[in-house]
Amino acid sequence: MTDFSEWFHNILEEAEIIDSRYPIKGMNVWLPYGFQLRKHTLEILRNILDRDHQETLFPLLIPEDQLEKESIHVKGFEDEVYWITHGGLTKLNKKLALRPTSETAMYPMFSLWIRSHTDLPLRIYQIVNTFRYETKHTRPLIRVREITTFKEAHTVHETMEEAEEQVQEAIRLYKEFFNTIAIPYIITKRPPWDKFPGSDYTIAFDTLLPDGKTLQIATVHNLGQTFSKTFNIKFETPTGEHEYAYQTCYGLSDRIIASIIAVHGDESGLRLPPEVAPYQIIIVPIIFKEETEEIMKACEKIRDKLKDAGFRVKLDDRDIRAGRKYYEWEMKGAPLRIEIGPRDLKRNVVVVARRDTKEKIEIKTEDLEEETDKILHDITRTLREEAWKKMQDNIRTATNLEEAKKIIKEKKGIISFPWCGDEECGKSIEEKIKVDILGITEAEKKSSCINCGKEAEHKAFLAKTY
Ligand code: PR8
Repeated sequence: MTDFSEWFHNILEEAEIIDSRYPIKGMNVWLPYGFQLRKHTLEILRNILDRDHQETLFPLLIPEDQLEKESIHVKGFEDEVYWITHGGLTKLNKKLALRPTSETAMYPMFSLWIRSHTDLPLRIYQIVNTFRYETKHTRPLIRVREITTFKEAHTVHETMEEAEEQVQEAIRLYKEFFNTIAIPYIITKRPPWDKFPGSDYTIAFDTLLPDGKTLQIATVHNLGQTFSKTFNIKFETPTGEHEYAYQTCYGLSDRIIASIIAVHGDESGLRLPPEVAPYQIIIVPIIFKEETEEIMKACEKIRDKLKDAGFRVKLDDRDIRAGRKYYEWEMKGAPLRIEIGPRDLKRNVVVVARRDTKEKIEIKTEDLEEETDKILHDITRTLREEAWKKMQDNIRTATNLEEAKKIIKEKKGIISFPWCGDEECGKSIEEKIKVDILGITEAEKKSSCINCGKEAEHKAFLAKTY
């Protein structure tokens, strides 16, 4: 792909994922095919979260005084909030914010709900739209002003240790989710200047896009007691004392769909993992005039058989050339295509074409369900392995700034480097190379910081980011 940005924009339109012509910057329309992709992706997420979270729904609007109560939090969001000032012609006494995220909508309610340690832990989530007046260049699904798929989870605990354990649990849940949709990630602790406003610290998942820039695809925040103190979320301990609770929150957005599209796509279009594909199998009849009816009947039979076996199947019976159907479904990323023609029918076989490798395989009709299932699993595995390899091949180590600069200029991608961990030094690295420090991973002693030369504390990552 020569120009990723152009490819991405075109594919959203051609594969009918998003229509970006809506007349408000940063706000787009989900088209039916894109909506199905989103729906199946969210099903996976809900299945994972529903094990020990409860789904809820809070109002979109937040009163000004409530939003502004947590000062660090509001400072972080003040440039990005959309305000409602009027109801009809009447000026409102109290301005109302369109939620940029829902801490300040939820936590006053938590303070009413939580009385005793027996009310804890509380784990809830919602999948809603949020609004952020982004000033950086907007891009469908990647940086939007109406985030249409904002999944936010919020948890409350008795102790710091339990909140800490919840952060680890959230990381496990997100790993499971991204593994299922075959998206590779690196996990880092964000530097303090890049943490979520109001949090103690932020852990982020980043993936690498084809143009060598990283995209933050999920974040997990340990909120400590900052918000519980602001919003008075207290509980009675077993011994009768009243204590402030510990909180976490974690979220992801439309960017999960952007990453499915960008990470797996190729020159012919989308390559969707079967787990999220609107149609996992497309049946294309190969029709010659005299046998039309017979072929169509055979196709319908196979479609019903596969549907009964639980696959998402579509029989493409439009009156257009088979070649055009191949082209379209390849572009829309359908994982498998089954071609059924008169000659195959006579021999009780069908031809199956994989979207990921473009291989064609002949399968006996009687083995179809079993074989298709195997191939679909293999497609997810192949996409996952390919994507991980591509990301790992683009993580390079630099031991001095010149080397890091050179890599960023010539190859882009992610750079791993030793860092002292000092804020001033980190900001100077960002300034000198014009990149972002993604964050730190494990401790790394015995080497010297890439910038100041002092003893390194951490292995860190940097990259050009979205
Ligand atoms: C929270 N509160 O809000 P976060 N367009 C698309 N995706 C975006 C955008 C945007 N303009 N801005 C952020 N994201 C916490 C956690 C409740 C849940 C995505 O955290 O501000 C990013 O992938 O870090 C980000 O990781 C995620 O939303 C959560 O946003």
